[in-house]
Amino acid sequence: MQMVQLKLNPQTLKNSSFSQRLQTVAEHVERALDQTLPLPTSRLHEAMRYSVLGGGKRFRSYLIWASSQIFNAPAQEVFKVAAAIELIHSYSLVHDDLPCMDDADMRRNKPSCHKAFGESTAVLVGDALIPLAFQILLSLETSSEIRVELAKKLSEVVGSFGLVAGQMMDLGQEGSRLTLEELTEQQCLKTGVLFGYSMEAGAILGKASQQEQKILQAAGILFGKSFQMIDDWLDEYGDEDKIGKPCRQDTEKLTFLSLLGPRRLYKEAELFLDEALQNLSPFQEKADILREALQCSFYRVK
Ligand code: GRG
Repeated sequence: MQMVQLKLNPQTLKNSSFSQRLQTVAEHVERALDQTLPLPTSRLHEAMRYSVLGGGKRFRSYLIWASSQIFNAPAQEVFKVAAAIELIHSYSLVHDDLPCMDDADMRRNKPSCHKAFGESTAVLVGDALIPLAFQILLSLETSSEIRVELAKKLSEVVGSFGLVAGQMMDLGQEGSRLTLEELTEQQCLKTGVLFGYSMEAGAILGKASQQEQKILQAAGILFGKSFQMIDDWLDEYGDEDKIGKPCRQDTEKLTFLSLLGPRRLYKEAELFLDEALQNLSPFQEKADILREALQCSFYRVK
């Protein structure tokens, strides 16, 4: 693999306008989510809005927007697909926080859904968010081919060969000794596939070629691996207030940090980031916004 030089170093990244653009994209997606979610006229709908709105960095939304910029995809539809992705992401967080899963009391600086509304409601919140995401995709104002492609690919990403497979592997790993490859595969399914889908979806909406879609999906997956590694690092060394959830909870679990140690973890994570950036080279300067997004997110530039 030919190594790429990072275009921006962490110091330069501090001056980037990434955070402003992220905020703008987040505002658009928040509006789309607000309009899509049912009004809080029942406890279930109140809990759905609680779990989705007013929190989260909306980075997956930014990825689809940034990749759609390469192909000039229509912004209105991009934000709708971004909303669908955020619904799926929120569902996975609500279910992951449940006592039978990761058992987390806090999420996005507030009590997790089951802490605020009870366990059975939290299960139903997740159950209701999934079909709502597909409803958005199937109502897009675009060709039926694009609608079907987006829905089909999302169903693959969410199902038992995607997010759910990653979660299942995660549940089974306690007490076992995974190899680096096995842990990478598991985390890829939990994180990478949705990043991959986000970047691929921007290309699908922009009517990119199959090959371009594949390149972006692969870059998203590679980036997801680097993101998850840094997440493990932050879980040990990060600041709970900034991250929005308790740190140092994964003491029983095998993590990239426990497997690699801090130095090697950082090195491996940078290699995945480099590889993701390398994938974007065919798009030249059209992918600059996306390139910057990957680097800023990796270095957690605010
Ligand atoms: C099928 C229940 C179920 C879960 C699937 C995605 C997943 C597996 C679990 C979610 C929990 C988790 C720790 C996932 C790893 C990815 C990750 C770091 C999620 C947090 O993403 P951020 O930082 O969150 O983008 P915000 O709050 O900003 O949206």
